[in-house]
Amino acid sequence: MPTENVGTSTDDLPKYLQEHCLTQECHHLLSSLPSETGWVADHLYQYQGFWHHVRQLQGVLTCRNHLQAQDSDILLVSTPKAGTTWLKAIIFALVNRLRYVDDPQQHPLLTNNPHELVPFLELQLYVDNQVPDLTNLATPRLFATHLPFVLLPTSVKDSACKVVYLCRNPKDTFVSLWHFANKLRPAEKGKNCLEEIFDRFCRGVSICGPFWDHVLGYWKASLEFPERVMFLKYEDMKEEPEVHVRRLAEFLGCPFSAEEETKGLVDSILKLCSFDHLSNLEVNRSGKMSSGEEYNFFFRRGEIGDSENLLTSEMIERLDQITEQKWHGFGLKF
Ligand code: PAP
Repeated sequence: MPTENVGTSTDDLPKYLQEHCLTQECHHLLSSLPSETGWVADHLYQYQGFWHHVRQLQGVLTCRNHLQAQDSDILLVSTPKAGTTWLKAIIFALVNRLRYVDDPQQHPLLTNNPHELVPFLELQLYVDNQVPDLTNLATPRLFATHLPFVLLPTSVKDSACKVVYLCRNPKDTFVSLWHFANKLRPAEKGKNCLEEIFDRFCRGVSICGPFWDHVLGYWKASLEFPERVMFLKYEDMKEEPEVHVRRLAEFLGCPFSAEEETKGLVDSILKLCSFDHLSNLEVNRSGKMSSGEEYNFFFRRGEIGDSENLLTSEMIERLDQITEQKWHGFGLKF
């Protein structure tokens, strides 16, 4: 049976959720920022309009100071719980498809969780205020982040690297995040109160929230720089996965050849990365991230519309109203 909570105390939380071992710069900054109670850790701080956990914010600062993006890099950006794990797997499988075509049993996705193959910048690589050695990474380098557009490192904006953005409808995003936060919460804290957490999400107080501002930032960027920023929705990926994987391959400069199409490569990639396949692999059933989260926390139901099983009709109406208000006039709908 999956454990309900990762740790017995806040010291056991993943690093990005911890609140100690901060740099002077981060301490100083925190003292000037608005704060609210966190969903898992004690605090969230609002920086440049978006909410962050303490060590996560330190990772953001370090990453912004040190990441030297390269033109060939691929950056997967998402709102938390948009299906990041799935898209990490798909992008990894897409860009590395020639390496494993002759020996599919050696495919790294069979023995590694997608989060280890496509690491998060601020939550993994830069979370310790260290500058990671990225020299041995294969080209193209694949990174992921939940950073809002305004906080992307300047070197990302200045380079020609490709940004793939993934989001998901706010109702299912909220529900997925709610379940995930409950699993991460230290046992002594118990589950979050649904009504309280829902209210915080609606007010924008969630990791990397406000959710609507995060999505809108990349929506606008994708309209302004379509060759640099691709905007994807989880729902579209679920409904027409082949269409969107082909679009993605074209956007990333590695379209499927006629021969690959004939061999059914699009379908093979989708099968390899499907919820059923990945969630049943031994590594994802029993492994853990180096930071402590069990890999199985990232595979729950993987469906559209699960929010109806948790949210009341009033909650759904409130989220729909906020979505309408925030995105009215921008041509963005779910
Ligand atoms: P992250 O942003 O914290 O990395 P992320 O991978 O976006 O997490 O969230 C997990 C969600 O993606 C889960 O949604 P659920 O809670 O509504 O079930 C998870 O089930 C879903 N997911 C993970 N892998 C896949 C997949 N291969 N196909 C479809 N959905 C998936």
